[in-house]
Amino acid sequence: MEQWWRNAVVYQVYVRSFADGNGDGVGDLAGVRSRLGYLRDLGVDALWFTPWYESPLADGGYDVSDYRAIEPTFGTLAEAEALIRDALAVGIKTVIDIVPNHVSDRHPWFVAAIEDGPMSPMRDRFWFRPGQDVGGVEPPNGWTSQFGDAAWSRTQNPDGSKGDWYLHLFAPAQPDLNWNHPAVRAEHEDVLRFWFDRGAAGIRIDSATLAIKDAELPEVTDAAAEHPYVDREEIHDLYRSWRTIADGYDPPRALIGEIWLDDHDRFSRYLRPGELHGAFNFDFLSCAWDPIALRRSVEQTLRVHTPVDAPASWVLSNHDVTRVATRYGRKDTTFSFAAKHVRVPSDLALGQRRARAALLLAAALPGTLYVYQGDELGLPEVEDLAPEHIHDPMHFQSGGTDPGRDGCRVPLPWDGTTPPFGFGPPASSPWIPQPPGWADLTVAAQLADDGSMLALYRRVIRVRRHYLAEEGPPLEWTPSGDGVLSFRRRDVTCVVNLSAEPVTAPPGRVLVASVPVADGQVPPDAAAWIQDRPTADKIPNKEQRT
Ligand code: TEU
Repeated sequence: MEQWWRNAVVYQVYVRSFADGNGDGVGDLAGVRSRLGYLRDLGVDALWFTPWYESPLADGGYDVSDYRAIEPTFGTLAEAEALIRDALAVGIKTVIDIVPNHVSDRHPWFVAAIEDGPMSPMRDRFWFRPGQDVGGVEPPNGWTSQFGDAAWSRTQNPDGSKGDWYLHLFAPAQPDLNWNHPAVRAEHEDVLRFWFDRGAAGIRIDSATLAIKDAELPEVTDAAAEHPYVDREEIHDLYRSWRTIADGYDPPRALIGEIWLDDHDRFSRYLRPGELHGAFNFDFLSCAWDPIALRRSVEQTLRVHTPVDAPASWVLSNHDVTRVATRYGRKDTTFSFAAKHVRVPSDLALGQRRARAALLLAAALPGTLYVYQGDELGLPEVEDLAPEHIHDPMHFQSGGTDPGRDGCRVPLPWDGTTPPFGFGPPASSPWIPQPPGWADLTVAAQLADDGSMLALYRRVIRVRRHYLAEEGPPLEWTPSGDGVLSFRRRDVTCVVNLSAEPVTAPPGRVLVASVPVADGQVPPDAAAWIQDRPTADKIPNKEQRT
């Protein structure tokens, strides 16, 4: 049985910003299909599509109104089916996004729940509650949403009077589902089968720790008691039941969880046999560009994945966080949602240099590698968007203190010297404007430059597949000076220099390096993969240059 999820390179497609096939300024499935050659040449094994279903796009598609239809601005179901097939024909699997915690407020269930009034049985599929006080003015409890403000919104009754409240752990346009209701479970099982039947190789589970609530809806306290909605025990039963569905397919489909939990042991419980196949490594994603912190993160990651026999994942960024090139160019190189509130300067050249080295680190580690679209181009975070180009509810619900996540969702530059840089036809206007200075960052410009970020990604992915993708003996740390990470897998040593001085690489053949390595010296903020001894070349000629 092929367990592709254990070592794949998975490329995250944010459809809206990947490529615009019809010129309306919004990326679409036609755009993705027209760029499959690019993805094949990049060498990725699978694509993870952020939600592509019908949606009012109040939260970029994480507000699904119909799971069995494609968002019309993105295309049609027939196109999605064709895309899955075409991708597979070039060796690329498709992972789709499932959002169990909530649906859109335009989902027919929620529309009926509101329109049919307080006694509607549809309301049992959500969390409707009266306010705490006599007038119902106070929300049912003090829970806050993940986007910063109250997790409750008040409804209006069909007669126009103020009614009950409903729960939304994210935006008001994303009402939370009640997973105690059998229809909620049955519907999701059916949705999984709908997409697995259409060839989806796996699912990414959104906000995977949040779906199950304590039906008493108690206040969140610091007490040792179970949290009313984060990481509750019953959620594991849910994923075990999904695993049974996934395992019923040939080949079995993969379940990948979005699990933001600080506690590593709680995290790994999702990866026990019979549960999820993998989860995103947010510890690594949030980690500073610092040798001690990175080594600790890698060790901790491997420590918690090994006992459950799950593959680790290595994630540098996604559509929710600051672009790597910008983050690594700052004084504080950690990521946290809280620190995003402060706009701090970034040295982009330094950030891109470190991002190159970080790619060699992440790609050398055992497990799955995730690449967020645009990171292979070294795109920076766009931090000066005009207010009318900010769409993210996180910005609005924080009262404007959070910049929002639009800055990492700017449409990709493909070619040309002025916007829209081939994202769409020449006269089109991308839904978020691209910085006019992105001419050097286009795919076309980078394909013509052997030293570009894109050239490095292509080389690293190819060399990784050849030498490092297969699981082998455990990673072995090798002696190195302060500020240097050095480890071996099989006959390849990865040296990452985070110190201020060059370090001498071990003797051998340089398979790939983030910057040119002369006389065996790896410069600061750089990395190299060194093979113990030269072997017969197996990498195609054109990829041999280092
Ligand atoms: O994100 C869930 C999530 O918990 C965080 O990424 C979130 O943005 C942060 O914790 C806020 O404090 C997922 C998706 O990746 C994100 O794009 C969606 O907005 C969110 O779920 C709601 O579906």
